[in-house]
Amino acid sequence: MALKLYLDMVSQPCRAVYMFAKKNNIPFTFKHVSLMKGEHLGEEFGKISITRKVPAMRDGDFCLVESVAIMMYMAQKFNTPDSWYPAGLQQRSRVDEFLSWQHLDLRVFGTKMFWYKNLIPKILGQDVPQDKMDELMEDLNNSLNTVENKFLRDKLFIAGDHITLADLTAITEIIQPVATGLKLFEERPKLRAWHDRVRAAIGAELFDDAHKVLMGLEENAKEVDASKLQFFRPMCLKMIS
Ligand SMILES: N[C@@H](CCC(=O)N[C@@H](CS)C(=O)NCC(=O)O)C(=O)O
Repeated sequence: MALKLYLDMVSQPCRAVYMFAKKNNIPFTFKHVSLMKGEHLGEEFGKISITRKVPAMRDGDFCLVESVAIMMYMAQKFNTPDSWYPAGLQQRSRVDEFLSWQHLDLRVFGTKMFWYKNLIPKILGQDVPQDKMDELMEDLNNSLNTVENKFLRDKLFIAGDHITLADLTAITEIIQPVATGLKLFEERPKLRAWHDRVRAAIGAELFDDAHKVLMGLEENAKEVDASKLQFFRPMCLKMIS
């Protein structure tokens, strides 16, 4: 039985998992879980995802959450090329280093920016106060500086000469705030060049396919009924408190 991946392509860790599976020809069934429709809160999905978050994976009776764990599972189960998640201790640790760092840094600020600019105004019916926005922009910029100057430095990819799981996670997290209209790549030529290398390594067609839902969000968002998103209200209030 083919592996099942539970995904919503608006979500950055879902896009990383999706691109990894597709690029490596891993057979899977795509199960769409719409966050905007609150499908992740339903009883059925609760049986698959202990955290009720996407991405989630089901392989027979075995269910798994967390994008990094899912990609590592697929890398080992399907014996993907070593370069994605190298067996060598120090090379692998370079990948682990970035994947461990990003959760509470790049991901937090990029995700928050997406909510601040795209979703909170719709759900709460008010813009995020400017001082909160400025503070977040500074955090996001510091995070991007760390990616450029500490992780990437003068290498082609985060962990060296080859694309790895670290680049997949990084690119999807950075594109999330870009989708709100921020010109992050235009302002950062080194990051832009890395983005282009990652896109080429994945293949432009697959890369663009993975991002088309997110990039079309503004268009789709016009049809989103904010009254149906009110289950996100407590989370929005917490984010700006
Ligand atoms: N660390 C997790 C993050 C998962 C996560 O936060 N997913 C979000 C979408 S990007 C989600 O499902 N949110 C629903 C919610 O929090 O209610 C991973 O890498 O998989």
